[in-house]
Amino acid sequence: MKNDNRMTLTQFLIEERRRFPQAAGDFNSLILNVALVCKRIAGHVAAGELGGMMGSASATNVQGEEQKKLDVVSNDLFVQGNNWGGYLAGMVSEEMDLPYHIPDHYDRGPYLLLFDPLDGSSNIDINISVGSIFSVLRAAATDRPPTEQDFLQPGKNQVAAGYALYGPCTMFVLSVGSGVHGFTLCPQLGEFMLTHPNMKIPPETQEFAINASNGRFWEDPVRRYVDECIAGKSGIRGKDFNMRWIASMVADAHRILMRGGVFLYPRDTKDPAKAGRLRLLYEANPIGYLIEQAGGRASCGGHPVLEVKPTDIHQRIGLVFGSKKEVERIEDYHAHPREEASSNPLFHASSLFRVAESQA
Ligand code: AFP
Repeated sequence: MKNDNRMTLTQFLIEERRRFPQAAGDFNSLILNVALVCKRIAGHVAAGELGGMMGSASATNVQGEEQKKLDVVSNDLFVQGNNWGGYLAGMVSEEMDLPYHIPDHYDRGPYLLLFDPLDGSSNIDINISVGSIFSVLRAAATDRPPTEQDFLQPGKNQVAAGYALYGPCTMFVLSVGSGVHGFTLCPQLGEFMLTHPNMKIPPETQEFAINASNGRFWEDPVRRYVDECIAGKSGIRGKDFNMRWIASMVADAHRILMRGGVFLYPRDTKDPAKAGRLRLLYEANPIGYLIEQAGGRASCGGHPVLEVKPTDIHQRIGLVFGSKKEVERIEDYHAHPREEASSNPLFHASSLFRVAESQA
């Protein structure tokens, strides 16, 4: 196994820290403990049914969604693996209604940790790749527990973000503000080894990812973009596209980081009360940070997602990310709607005129 000349995550972080001579080491401790938590989760995922962690926890989370056993276990591992270290002032999780305050018998520190402990958990029982997503912000104060407001920072404020992908191999993909770097878990050493330094997203692509079953709920700019991809070389794009949809955003994001592509989970009319499916603070922002650090673009359709000022810790948002030129095209369609958009029944999905248009 080609490991001897590879850098470990620890070595990488020590090298990175040299850029910040005043650093106290809290940041590296945080990242390394998050990585350790992800190794523990990887063990439970790999055990599958043999580990007794499959299936429903017979509970629902703040999102009103059914919790899997591994959702609950993964959340507990994140909390217990990070609350003692003295580097956090608090945590926010998809699985916890309110911000988690560091217990009084532990020191508080300068960072906030936000996470989706198990993303894609509807895939866990069918043995499809799932992941964990995390985001790191600076805390406004360490002499008091953080308020909800302290977490409501735009994604551009993140000082680090990353994910673990529990796939055929377990990977840890991280940015600390100087590009995106991928680490592969070596089962023999139990270490994350640097295998994908400086990951970059090609600016163009021929692959898009969207849950097409929501098509009838899409706004016209999304409908227009997807129709043009499907029209392929017979349409205005002049090239054929491929489609993927894993329903684990971490896995879709990893594919895009590895070979380009565009991911769309737009705001739609399926549930007008919901501003989107994905959550801003611990899904869209960390993934968006990684995508932009890798030279891609992350948008909520009309403007950069990392600029959005959050209003609630569990806020949902529409999300489009990936190859820069594709995302810019989608943003342009939002900024310059078609004249005949949606109001004219001729342009409804099933109309003959639309088929003619998409062949144009
Ligand atoms: P779960 O964690 O509930 O499976 O949701 C995963 C997710 O938030 C994201 O990872 C997927 O891209 C998206 O939902 C899939 O949504 P659909 O099930 O509507 O396709």
